[in-house]
Amino acid sequence: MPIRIAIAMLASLLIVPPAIAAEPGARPTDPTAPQEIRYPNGASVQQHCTPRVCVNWVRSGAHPPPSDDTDSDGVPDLIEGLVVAYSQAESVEIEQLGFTAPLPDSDSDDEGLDDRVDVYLADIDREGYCLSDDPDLKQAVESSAHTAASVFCVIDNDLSDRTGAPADEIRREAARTLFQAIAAAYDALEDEWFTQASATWIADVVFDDLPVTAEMLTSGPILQPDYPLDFFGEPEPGRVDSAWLFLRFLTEHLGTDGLPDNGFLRQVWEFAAADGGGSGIDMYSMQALAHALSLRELDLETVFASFNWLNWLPLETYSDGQEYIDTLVAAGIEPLPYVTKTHYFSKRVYTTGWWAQALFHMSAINVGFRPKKGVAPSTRLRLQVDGPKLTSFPQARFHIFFTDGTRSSGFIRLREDGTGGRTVDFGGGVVDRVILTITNASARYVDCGTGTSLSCGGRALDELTDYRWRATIR
Ligand SMILES: [Ca+2]
Ligand SMILES: [Ca+2]
Ligand SMILES: [Ca+2]
Ligand SMILES: [Ca+2]
Repeated sequence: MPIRIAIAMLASLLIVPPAIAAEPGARPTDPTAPQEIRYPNGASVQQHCTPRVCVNWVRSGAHPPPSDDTDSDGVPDLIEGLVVAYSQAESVEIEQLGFTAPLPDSDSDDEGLDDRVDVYLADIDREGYCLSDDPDLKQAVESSAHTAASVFCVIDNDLSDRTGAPADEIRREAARTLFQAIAAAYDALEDEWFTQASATWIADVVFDDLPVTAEMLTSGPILQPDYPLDFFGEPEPGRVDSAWLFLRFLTEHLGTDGLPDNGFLRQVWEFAAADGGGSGIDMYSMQALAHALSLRELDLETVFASFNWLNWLPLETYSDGQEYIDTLVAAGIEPLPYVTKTHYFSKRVYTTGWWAQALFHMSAINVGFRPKKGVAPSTRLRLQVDGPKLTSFPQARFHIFFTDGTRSSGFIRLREDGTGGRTVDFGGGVVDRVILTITNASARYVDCGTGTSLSCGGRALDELTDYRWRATIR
């Protein structure tokens, strides 16, 4: 297995604090807040509000927004842009999609102007985040229970660290932070990978014309399929919300008549709610996803394997598939999933022999096979896979890409012991390449609540399971 992943993974399990959606924290107006976000003593805090959110900012110290003020009314353009973006995000996320509203912060020592969610501008030079000073959260953390809680959020004062256009970044930040406040109203201690992925997913729903960024694609399952879907945070910065594409895949896949089923994610969050909203028990992220899929007679494992396999066909799989391709190409990256190993066949090389790799839970590898000189046009290739027992959820699929641009795709049915095979076309000059996608689709967790950054704060039962493959010319 790739050493880089093993080290990263091990480090994440050891050093990352429990990944929770809303950690306790102090507001920029609180003298005990960290320097990074603290407002100057006695600074007059300005507020501009929507029906559910108040944007807070100061004119002095390190944290003011840029002073550009096109209409000269004393309110900077950035603040006006944020207020409009929050109003739009509220109307889609809450009114239209039916997500629950953020909780009022009236129990906090400092509720700001009133009980609406407070968003503070501070010079953080990174993506916005939310913290909580809700007494309920403090109490829940102390008793290792989950709870819904109110939050306040912090976003960068000038969004100067972004590559995107300011107007786009304003909208992205508003949609993402509003959703983090919504998520905390379900379960403020829900797995952070899922909260962040949902926030990124919904920004793409609220503002459909918001361009996808290269980072949203490069850190995720297309170019790093061999990382666990719920692998979150340091030491791989940028992976924080990489799972959004899976949520996009699910809503598009479950949709009808070309319209995505965005209500699916709302249902998942209802199942994930701390009060057991949808089902009577407080599920964790992956469990809630699996449960919501099971109500649609789908299983998470099969759907996740299909996701990895269909990422080879972005135009057929995603309504924005062409945009994903263009974005990667513009960033100088080949717009195809990452291939772990490519095997070449010739007159002399007729078999790969057995190869092995240990796969993380909820991850996949792609293996390529290419006919070179001397492989006859009528040649066939026998693909063999030897994974763990079916109880550990191995999955194998393939695509045959022909030289004339056509394609043929299929599954390899695995037996109880995880072995299986399939013979496919492999003619020299006829087939460009065969791709075998092997997925460890296991979402079984143990030792929940032990402080890892994976789902349920636990450990994956089928971690680094051995998978083997072999291909032989017929
Ligand atoms: Ca103005
Ligand atoms: Ca408030
Ligand atoms: Ca800044
Ligand atoms: Ca939960």
